This record gives sequence, structure tokens and C-alpha cells, in this order.
Amino acid sequence: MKIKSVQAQEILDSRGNPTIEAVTVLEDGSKGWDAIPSGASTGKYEAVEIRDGDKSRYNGLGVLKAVENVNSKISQAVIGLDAQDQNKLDQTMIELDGTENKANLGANAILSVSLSAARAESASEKKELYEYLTKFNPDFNGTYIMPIPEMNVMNGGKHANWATDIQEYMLFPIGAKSVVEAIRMNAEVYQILKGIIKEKGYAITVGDEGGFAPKVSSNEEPFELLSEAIQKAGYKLGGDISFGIDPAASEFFVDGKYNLTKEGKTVTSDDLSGFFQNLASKYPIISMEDIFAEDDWNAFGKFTASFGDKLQIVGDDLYVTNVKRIQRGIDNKTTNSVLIKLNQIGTLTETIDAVLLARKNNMTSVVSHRSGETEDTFIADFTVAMGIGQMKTGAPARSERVAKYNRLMRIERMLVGKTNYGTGLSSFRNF
Ligand code: 2PG
Ligand code: MG
Repeated sequence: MKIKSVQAQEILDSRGNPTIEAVTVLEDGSKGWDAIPSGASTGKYEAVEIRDGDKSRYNGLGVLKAVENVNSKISQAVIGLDAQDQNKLDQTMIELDGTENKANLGANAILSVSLSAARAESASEKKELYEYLTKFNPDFNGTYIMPIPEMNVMNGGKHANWATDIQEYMLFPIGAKSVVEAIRMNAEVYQILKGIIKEKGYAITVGDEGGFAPKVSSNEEPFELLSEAIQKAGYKLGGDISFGIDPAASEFFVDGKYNLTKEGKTVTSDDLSGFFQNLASKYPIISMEDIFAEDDWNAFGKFTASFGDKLQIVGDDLYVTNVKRIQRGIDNKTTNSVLIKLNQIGTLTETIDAVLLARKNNMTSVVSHRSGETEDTFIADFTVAMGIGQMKTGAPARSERVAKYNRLMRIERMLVGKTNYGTGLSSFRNF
């Protein structure tokens, strides 16, 4: 169905900063909405998010320029295009922008149109979004793969004023039979964890993604707290629930070295690698994301060569959902997994290309939220439609996170008898 109008405006994200939302209307009256999230530990190779820089509004973070780009230049270029032809729509915007990194119109502006148009088309075709998006998944065979909800229940790094150097401590409920059960398991552990943190005399304040951020004594202590919580909740540590981490190491990479504030030392890539090996030998860690900085390709490659058969090693800031960087990772066997964030690259089409490139090369993918989020649940539908099998969107608390987990539960309940859970990590574990 042809696009009739596109309109954007400025709203707030979960950190209270402005962000952009857009509504696309098609000629049959069908409407689609989308709101764009925003990172804090952003990769330096991400597509450009345009901010106004006008200090008199929102301390310079306003997005009125991006809004204006949608309402004028982008809307002029896309009105009349068929929303069913996502590739043409996205290519039109990429060409109109004319830069490598969408610095001209803004990845935030472009993505808001890309995703709202997909939603409008799904409405026009009277399909659920996850159902409509399966047309982009060449491997879809009628069974929907429900993702492992990888919940970040303890926050550090840039999301929690450096409670720990490690930014994210995640629960991987691999022993569940369904996403509904997996979410319940994680939510139960989260509540018990809260009690344990309280008992220890720590504050139960949370970081940007809803995970607790107590002033622990080391980067290792959260694993102790989490192990206790998992067992107290009646689950088998490792068997039912494993761990994943995202240290977001670019954030503590200074002058060629890694600055581990919590450990009181500055270390080389090799030392840091030893530090993670030690953690993996003590705790059931199954996945490690951004354990080195975004340009430290060699350190990633060495680590993957040694541990890539047992551990999922995920590149986030390393790849920024960009097929050129992912291809380099494939050529050099840098990691065995890719983090997928729509706003790192700026269109639905390019995000799908990243997922399919990873898959073709036997790499797993993990779809991710950003630390600054909205109530938008697009990533839940996208993950299910593409059969990606893994999704991280923070703790089972704070509505901008919970909205996405709730959407996954609703999708699974709509699809009785047509889903499969837990295969997202099957290359690292026998299910
Ligand atoms: C990450 C993300 C999301 P941010 O590093 O994986 O958890 O953080 O959105 O701040 O980049
Ligand atoms: Mg990350």
C-alpha cells in the first residue's frame, strides 16, 4: 500500500531525554507508529543520531532537527512509495541522506520512518507485526522460534555510575520450556535477589536498565549474589539459569589499556582475557559481549580461538550492526556472535542484512534494546519473526523493559502449538 503521509515529533525516552517518534499513514488509512531508543555506551562506529545541540532546550539533546528532517525532506521523498517494498523505501532514504553513517538526515530520523512504515504495512495487510515481518526471514517454516530472554539484573558501567566495571550481568534461563516460563524464572530470581541485596545492607536502587546497582566490593561479587538468588529461587545454577555478561569494554579502554576501577588496576588485553577466563571457570557463564574495546580485533580473535566452542562471544560496539564490520569479523574469526541493534545502523533492511549475514556464516545473533528506551516493542516482534532466538532488553522491571517481555509472552500465547523455545544458543549447549 502506498505511503500517504509521514509525520514525526519529539517525545521522551526512559532516561527523560528527548527522542523521536513517527507515524506513517498509508493510502488505505492504515497507520504505523514507532519510537526510537538511544544508547549511553554507544559504539564509535554507530550511525549518527542527530541531536540539536541547542543548550536552551533539553541541555542540547533536543531532536527537533531530526523531526524536521522527517517532516520535510524525508516525507517528500517517500510519499507515494509502496510500504510493502521495504528495500526501496530504505534505499531511497539512504540515498537521500548521501553519507556513510546517516549524518545528514540522522539515523534516528530515518529509522523512525523505516519502522513505522513496516508497522503501517502490517496493519494494512491485517497481520500481527511478527507475522508480517516473517517475509524477511528466508528460513521461516511456520514454527516461530521464541527467544531466550537475557535479562540484565545487575547494572554497572555507564548505566549505573560505575557500580562495577562490568556494565551488565544477565540471566540466561536456558532450562525453560517456553518464553512465558523463562520470564517467570528470571522475574522470581530478580525478586529474591532484591531481598539478598537488602539483607547485605546495600541499597536496592537500580541502573538505567532496571538491574540493581549496589556498591559491591568487586566485579565478581554480583556472581555470588546471583548464584545465591538462583539457588534460593529453587533453580539449578547453570542447568536452569546460566549467566551472560556485557562489560562494554570500550568504556574503560584508556590509552591502549583497560582501566578496571573496581579492581584498582590497569591491565593489557591479555590480562583482561585472563580475568574473564577466571570468571568463566568459577561461574556458569555462557555468553560474553564486548569483552574488549571496539578496535581490539586481535584480542577478540585470540579469545574466540581458545573459547569459541564453549562460549558465545558477542560483538556489539565491535560490529555496530554494520555488514562491513561483521564481514571483517567473519573473515578473521573475530567472534562467533553478533549483537543486533536497529538504531546502530538506521534502517530495517540493513538490520535484516546483518542478521542474515551472521546466520549464513554460522554466527548466532542477539537482538538488543538500548539503555535509553521507550514503550515501543518492535524488537520483540522482529526477534520472533526473524527466528533469532535471543533477545536482551534489561531487567524484568521498569515498564520500557517489561513492555517488550510482555509482548513476547503475548506473542507466545497467540501462537499455541506453533512455537519453539531455547534453540537460540543450541550451538553452545545441547538442548
Ligand atoms: C549495550 C547497550 C544495551 P547502550 O551496550 O549492549 O544494553 O547499552 O544502549 O547504552 O549502548
Ligand atoms: Mg553491549
